[in-house]
Amino acid sequence: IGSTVLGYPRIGPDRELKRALESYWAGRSSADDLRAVAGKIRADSWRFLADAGLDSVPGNTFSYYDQVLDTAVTFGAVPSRYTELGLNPLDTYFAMARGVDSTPPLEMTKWFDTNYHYLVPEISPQERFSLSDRTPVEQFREASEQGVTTRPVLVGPLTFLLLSKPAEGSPDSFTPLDKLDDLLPAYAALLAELKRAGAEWVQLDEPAFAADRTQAELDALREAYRTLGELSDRPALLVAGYFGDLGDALDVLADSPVEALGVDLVTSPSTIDKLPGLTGLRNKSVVAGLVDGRNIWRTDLDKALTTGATLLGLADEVAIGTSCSLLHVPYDVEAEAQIDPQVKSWLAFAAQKVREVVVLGRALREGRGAVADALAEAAAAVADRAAADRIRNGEVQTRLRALRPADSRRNDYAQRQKAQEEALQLPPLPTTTIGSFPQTTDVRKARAALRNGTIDAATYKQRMRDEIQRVIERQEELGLDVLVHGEPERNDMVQYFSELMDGFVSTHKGWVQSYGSRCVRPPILFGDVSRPNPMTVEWATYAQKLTDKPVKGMLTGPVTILAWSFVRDDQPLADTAKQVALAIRDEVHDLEAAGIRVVQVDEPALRELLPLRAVQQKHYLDWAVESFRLATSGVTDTTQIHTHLCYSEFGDVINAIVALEADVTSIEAARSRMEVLSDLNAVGFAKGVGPGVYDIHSPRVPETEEVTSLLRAALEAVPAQRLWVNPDCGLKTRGYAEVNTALKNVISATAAVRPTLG
Ligand code: THG
Ligand code: ZN
Repeated sequence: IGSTVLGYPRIGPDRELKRALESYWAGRSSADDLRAVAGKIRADSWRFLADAGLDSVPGNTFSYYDQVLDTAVTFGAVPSRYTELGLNPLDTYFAMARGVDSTPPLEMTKWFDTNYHYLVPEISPQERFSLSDRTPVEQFREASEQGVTTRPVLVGPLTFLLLSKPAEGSPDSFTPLDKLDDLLPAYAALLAELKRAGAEWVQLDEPAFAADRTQAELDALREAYRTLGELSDRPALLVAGYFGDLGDALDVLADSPVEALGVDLVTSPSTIDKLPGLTGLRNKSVVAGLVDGRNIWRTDLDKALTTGATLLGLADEVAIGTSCSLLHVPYDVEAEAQIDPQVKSWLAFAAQKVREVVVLGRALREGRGAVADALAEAAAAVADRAAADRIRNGEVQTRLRALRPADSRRNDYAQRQKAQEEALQLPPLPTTTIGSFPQTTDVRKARAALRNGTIDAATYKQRMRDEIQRVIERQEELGLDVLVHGEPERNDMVQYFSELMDGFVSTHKGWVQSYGSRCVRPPILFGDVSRPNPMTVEWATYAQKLTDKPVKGMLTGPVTILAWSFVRDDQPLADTAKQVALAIRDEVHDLEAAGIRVVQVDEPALRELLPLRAVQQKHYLDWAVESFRLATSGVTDTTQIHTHLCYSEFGDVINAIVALEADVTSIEAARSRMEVLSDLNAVGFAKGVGPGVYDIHSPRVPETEEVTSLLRAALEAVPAQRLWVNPDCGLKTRGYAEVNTALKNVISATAAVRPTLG
């Protein structure tokens, strides 16, 4: 294998795929137009990867939407509600991804602990798998015609089934993994066709084994790779496990009859110590994942090479690779004309990481001398970063050292609650929204105009103020109790805050796919973080001047800021989180001093950074909770702290939600009909709670009676004194047509329920 990367971005260096998809979905272009764009993205990637000197180029890394969805379609796991639509294959695929009219899409959820989202396949006990779509073979041929022999990448059968969910109506005892024996022949058929088409290697990704797995699941892994390994009609197999320590799965795979193993030595350096004990590796190749596929820092090539060299002799071949697919980093740092040149010299995006892998591969094979210049240049960049003054801020470090436990503790809740009741004088079942209001075309236009220089900062500010005024007036008319300014000045909240804090740089073209055609541009946290000036106080106080009702200050919590940024890797994440927490704490303090009585600090990504292995989770949750409390504990009793968490999978972090000690917590609940409330009760949660009564992820407008019934259900679980009324999430992605009616119905429902409280 030599040198390789486990996968590559596919949205296009200029987000060509995003535009082509959205244009096709809007009916503005044809399927052929879309296919042409996709073909060019693939061709350009193959050409680049081959020319860069990789010994093995990954194939089948392109997807129109998501690789897990692709796998489901490849093996015919398409629920009948989509086939019954009678659409062509491409539109059936998009129906699964996005839904059509009355048919909802597959569920979407996070890909392990990344900010990428995949579609959850639905598997029924009667599922009939077969090789139903030959895209992997066609793309292998397409690359071959362009002179590049690729190594097709597939989601492995275990990971595929472990990420799937039972189709509705399956018996309780059924899990998709029960269907492994039925699925393997379909994989075997695909392997045979790939072999016939000329594939020498195929990569099967099994990241599911970086998480805790049962003995039955490990046994299934052993059986599956014995079965696939013993096939005579197949290419050589590389099984890649990434995002963490493979644990016992490493032993299972080392003893299996596959030809190569990919290990993530970035997330799990301790894997190195286990490799010498695995005699099964002696006749295999090991792809040492030494270049970080999840972050954007240049690799310390010297250190990586030293690690790589310790592996020589343990396996038949030691190849160099990335820790995981490069899907999670932007294309090319050279496209960034405006990043500070010193910081830029410390960075490696996908294209640069490919070159790092090539250099490491050559150094390992031919000796350091063969690539002396590249190694020296990398060493200089790494040394420059480590020594740079600008990554250190003495004041921040002094403040951090001086922190005491009392800094993250508030007075008793009972005392706070009483003080807040007197200060805020809210009615029972107070109504509020999560923060953002619909981003109108005018608001977007104003932001674009400011960027292009067609309007100046003062004009922009006035337009935002006008919008804030409209949003406040609308909330007054509707009769909401705690108002928000609507956040017209923000695009992505993490991007917005990072631009106002020291220690971050932003990119211009550093897009990373989040799901389907949607991308994010994670900021780069390179040094000690501080907040030179207030970030939100002007907007919030402007809004507060327009109304007698309390206006909530709206902030993003430290964990979410870290989760959605590329974070420095030269100190523990917990320390970086505390620095961000102190910056937020300053903002909370300034909001309070400016007369803002309610401050919401959102942590929608609290669940996302949860380590995949249970043994590491407590440590994470401890520092995550501590940093939230550090951010929010610098206020007096009368200031009410809210938090908001998205996504319905609270199970694993539910105790942490209690430990955040927010006075009011708003959460997603409309879809699950308030089930989350009994879960919260079960762990002793006893503070204010706002279970969402309006599902904003759907364009549907709830009727008043529907909201009334949700409120009644909530009142079964929560005493009226603790219950708040709000939508599930921010309204940014919705239109005013829906939002006006929906909020009106929410208010009517609240008014109907209030007199019954007694
Ligand atoms: N911000 C960041 N990460 C996130 C979210 C976020 N991860 C989880 C979740 N929210 C992902 N959801 C989305 C929703 C919409 C978009 C991206 C991720 C989106 N992006 C625009 C696009 O691709 O057109 C680009 C937005 C921009 O111009 O900045 O619509 O909220 N960091
Ligand atoms: Zn939300």
